[in-house]
Amino acid sequence: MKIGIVLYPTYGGSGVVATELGKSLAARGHEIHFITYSQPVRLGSFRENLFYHEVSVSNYPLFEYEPYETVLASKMVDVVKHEGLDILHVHYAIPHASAAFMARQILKSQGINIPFVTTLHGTDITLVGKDPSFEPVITFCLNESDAVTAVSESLRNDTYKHFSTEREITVIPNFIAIQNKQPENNLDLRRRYASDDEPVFCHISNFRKVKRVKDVLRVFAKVNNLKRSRILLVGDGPERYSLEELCRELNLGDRVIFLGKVRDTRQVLELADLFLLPSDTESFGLAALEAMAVGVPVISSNTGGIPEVNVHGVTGFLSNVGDIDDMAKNALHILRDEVTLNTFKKNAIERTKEFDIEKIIKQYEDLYYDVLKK
Ligand code: GMT
Repeated sequence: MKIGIVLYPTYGGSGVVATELGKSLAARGHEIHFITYSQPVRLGSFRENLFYHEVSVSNYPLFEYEPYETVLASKMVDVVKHEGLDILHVHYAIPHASAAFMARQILKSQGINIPFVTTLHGTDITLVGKDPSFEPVITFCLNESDAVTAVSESLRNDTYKHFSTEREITVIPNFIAIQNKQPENNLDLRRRYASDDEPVFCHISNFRKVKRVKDVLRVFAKVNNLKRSRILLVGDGPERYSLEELCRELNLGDRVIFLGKVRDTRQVLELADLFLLPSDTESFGLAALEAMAVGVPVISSNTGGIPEVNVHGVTGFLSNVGDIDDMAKNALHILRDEVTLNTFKKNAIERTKEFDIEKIIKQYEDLYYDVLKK
């Protein structure tokens, strides 16, 4: 098939999922055309069957807000026509689904039929999408998409709760490319950040309020009072300055290492013993799955789709949102001895096999074929 994938190219999970899906489909012989405004972070180097079409937005002085949706729709029309695409798959409803609808209508007027699949990722429904200023457009796009998928059962339920749609929503969970190599034990690198007896914590996110990164620091501070540890913080975002302030308030000093944005997080995760994800809401928690894939147990909140990934008492622990005492207690439980830590690490790797891309990709392929048959 010739598939157009529309995505956010930055560090967010939806862009990572869309890019990895495209790479995998390309490896299976499909021709993949990524359409977005800059090179997707995880695209990597040149590969067979992969193409990238950049949407460039005009900065004409009349526009106080650049009309991205319009240019995106035009680009989709152009790529569908000239590359002969069979189907469009848009990741994140806003504004990708409405742009796809516009493109489909324009192409229809020219005698070309192009179906589009919308994948909901989370904040497009649970935060932004619920906003009354977006609601009518999202509801319309859900109803107009040729198929809709959600990345967890929880997100599917949330969609039905917040939007009046009877549209069938297929759950296709996020996935991970299982690497057959064992996580690397890079002691030299680890020693640059922590001494051998210090556990290393890790958190990766876009430092938005919804991620509750302050809870990450508070949980870490509680553990660090009883067991000297270090924490690697990966990412950047609006909370960064207040987090640095909180580090000073909590006297965390050199215990906390801000690494900024990192393109390939695997190498950082390989240094870690525990991953913290105390989010307010999380439709899936791809960051947690990526940590588990390299054997890092997860201390998380029990919100949204996280319990579909992190298994309480097996691959880590789940606590109520904001319950930092419970999170610290659970972290100390996993770190109490090497046997316990290694059991959780092994379980984490085992669990990720359920989300192997090789199992999941077939579900997307079948969905595309079903849509094309209609
Ligand atoms: O978490 C974010 O703020 C980014 C957002 C995105 O669109 O990249 O993440 C959402 O999609 C990811 C991939 O499906 C999920 O793993 C995240 O749980 C979800 N984030 C939220 O629901 C807050």
